[in-house]
Amino acid sequence: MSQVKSELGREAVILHTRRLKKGGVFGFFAKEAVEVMAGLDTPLAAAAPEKRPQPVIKSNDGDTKVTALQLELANMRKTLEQVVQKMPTAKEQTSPLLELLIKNDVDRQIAENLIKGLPESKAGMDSNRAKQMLEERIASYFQRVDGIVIPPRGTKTVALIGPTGVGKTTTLAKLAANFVIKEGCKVALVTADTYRISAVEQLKTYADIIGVPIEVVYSPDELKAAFYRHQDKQLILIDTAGRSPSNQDQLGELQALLEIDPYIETHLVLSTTTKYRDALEIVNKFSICSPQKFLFTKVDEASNIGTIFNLLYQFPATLSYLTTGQNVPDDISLVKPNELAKHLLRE
Ligand SMILES: Nc1nc2c(ncn2[C@@H]2O[C@H](COP(=O)(O)OP(=O)(O)OP(=O)(O)O)[C@@H](O)[C@H]2O)c(=O)[nH]1
Ligand SMILES: [Mg+2]
Repeated sequence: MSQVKSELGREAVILHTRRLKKGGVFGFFAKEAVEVMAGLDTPLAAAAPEKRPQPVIKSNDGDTKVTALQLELANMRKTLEQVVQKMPTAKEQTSPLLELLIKNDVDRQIAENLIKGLPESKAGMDSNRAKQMLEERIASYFQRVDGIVIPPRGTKTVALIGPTGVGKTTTLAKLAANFVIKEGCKVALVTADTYRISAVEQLKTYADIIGVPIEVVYSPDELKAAFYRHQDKQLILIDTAGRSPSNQDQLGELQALLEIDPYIETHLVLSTTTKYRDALEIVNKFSICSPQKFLFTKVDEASNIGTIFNLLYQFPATLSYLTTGQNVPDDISLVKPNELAKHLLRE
């Protein structure tokens, strides 16, 4: 150990030792030797791989000479890092619940936090009790389920915003139809999506079928005027053009449109099929429009609801509706927290 430390420094640790015979003839008269493999005890497993400083190797003609040993160490370190990255953690091996969460696309870090403190049986299998506790924990993150609430007086205004093609217009039509047919509300539609020629036509067709008025607005002032004209309505639903989260100008325009009235309730529409990483980016970029609620579409197309859970775990937003197909007005619902928790733990 002292030899290793004198060569590699105080952080050095012995990784492996082996006794071997050197020299001799067919093993006779050989000297016994000890092979020691040592390395530096840096927190390989704990640090995120991308944040870890890479070994800096300077050229031999500079002040710092690269000895064969240093190169060997750098290589060894790289190999070790690769091994550590591939190595399953102790929890992974012993917790089927962790595996189940990860299989259902719950972010690993979130999944590890969730299962902390759950009882585990000696055989390494999670008990039913643990699963039930986990389900309760998950349900607590789904507690904030809240759709559109029509006030007893005045007009509720709701805008759907989000990336392209996630189902904003279809969802708006579903909402309009349900509020008119089931709740008997007076509803008006407004579309600010003048970006695509067919977008206005798409919503007009729905408005005609449902029998509600529709306004097309090109500017924040026109939106104000539309609100004024429809003061008699209980609900005004605003459709907006799909925006790419990487287009700051478009998002700025959307923000300016929604800023005309602080009472507009903004729902960020996301497809359940979106990868968590992409969904995070979308939420971060659309945050300039201050959405209060998440509305998830295409639950029917997603293999699980991991992305929904990850976002609700990360952000203090409320979950509004989930949509589960293309049928207007049927494929939309508010979901109970326990049902969602069960869904997330589907085998
Ligand atoms: N499977 C499935 N398809 C859906 C759902 N909601 C919407 N769609 C489909 O998704 C496609 C896009 O829907 P739109 O409502 O036009 O989407 P959008 O967000 O308004 O699109 P842009 O206005 O272009 O940004 C259509 O084919 C819809 O039928 C859903 O819950 N499940
Ligand atoms: Mg649309």
